[in-house]
Amino acid sequence: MRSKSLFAAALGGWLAVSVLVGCDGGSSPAARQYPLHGEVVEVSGGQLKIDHEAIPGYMGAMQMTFPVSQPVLLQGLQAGDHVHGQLSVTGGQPIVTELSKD
Ligand SMILES: [Cu+2]
Repeated sequence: MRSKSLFAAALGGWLAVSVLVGCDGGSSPAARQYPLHGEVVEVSGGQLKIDHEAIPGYMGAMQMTFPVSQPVLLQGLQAGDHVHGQLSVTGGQPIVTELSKD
């Protein structure tokens, strides 16, 4: 009966791995959260162009444009403002969900 329990253990391990992989590549992946720091380059069209610092685990420092979850986040911001906030990435699509001046 030793081989039978070994098989059960192997099957259990395989199931556990399948579930983990499934979580990572499903059709509705969980949003990943990253801290965002940088300097506003431009605010236009409801989007934020920012010269951001490196985002560990996501991307290096660069200048780029992000959409924001609510237009109110951009209120009162102008080029040159130093800001920090939160970036939520779902299925490779980033969106700024929190933003305030430093
Ligand atoms: Cu970037």
